[in-house]
Amino acid sequence: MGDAPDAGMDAVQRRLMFEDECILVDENDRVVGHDTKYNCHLMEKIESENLLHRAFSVFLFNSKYELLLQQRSATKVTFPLVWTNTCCSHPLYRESELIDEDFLGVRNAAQRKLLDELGIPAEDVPVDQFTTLGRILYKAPSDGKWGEHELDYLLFIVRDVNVHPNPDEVADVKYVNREELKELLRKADAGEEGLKLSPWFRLVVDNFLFKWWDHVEKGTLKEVVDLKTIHKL
Ligand code: DMA
Ligand code: MN
Repeated sequence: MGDAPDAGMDAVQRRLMFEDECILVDENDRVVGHDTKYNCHLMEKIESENLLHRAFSVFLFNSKYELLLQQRSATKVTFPLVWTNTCCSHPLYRESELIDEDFLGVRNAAQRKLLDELGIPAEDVPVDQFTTLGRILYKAPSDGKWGEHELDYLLFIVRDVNVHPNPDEVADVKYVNREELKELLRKADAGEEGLKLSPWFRLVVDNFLFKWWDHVEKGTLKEVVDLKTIHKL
């Protein structure tokens, strides 16, 4: 039993690994194909076939400009129990999530997953309220077998929302202000309380987040939108 491949994988997560068809892109974010979520996150495939897939990361702030964080559930195949930004996932290879115009496909996917993971109703997060700030490209192993190689859209939204986390996806949630996030970073760096942060959240924190947070507060986010550059981090 223990020797069968993926024997320990949670049934819900296994279903998503084969049902979700991710969008394969080149380093310029041009669609080059599609493959299962399973294949896209196998380090061996990522390396041997240079698989890169499209993803998104939502940063949701309430009207006090606090950022909603989530702790991933223990059953996630990649990066279980790490703390990360509000919601992350993948636009799927389907018409509604492939729409290029104003990145609507990615925003549709974000709205879908905010409901799936956090129980946030679609009307609380209208797709026209997301600001697409930019794109990053990164690779990060999770354990020996699994990992990420993504072209990740960074989406910001400021809304007061109803949150009902889905325990299959999310172990815990909390809003943080800048000082509280800095304390979390300090604890993660010091290895205190077993606290871990996701690699993509850390990249956004280290490169952009605090500067962009000022613009969230001032209502000037549009000034820092950069839809041309793909930051290779
Ligand atoms: C994948 O997130 C996306 C990023 C930016 C890491 P995920 O592993 O939470 O995807 P899903 O929710 O679809 O399992
Ligand atoms: Mn991914």
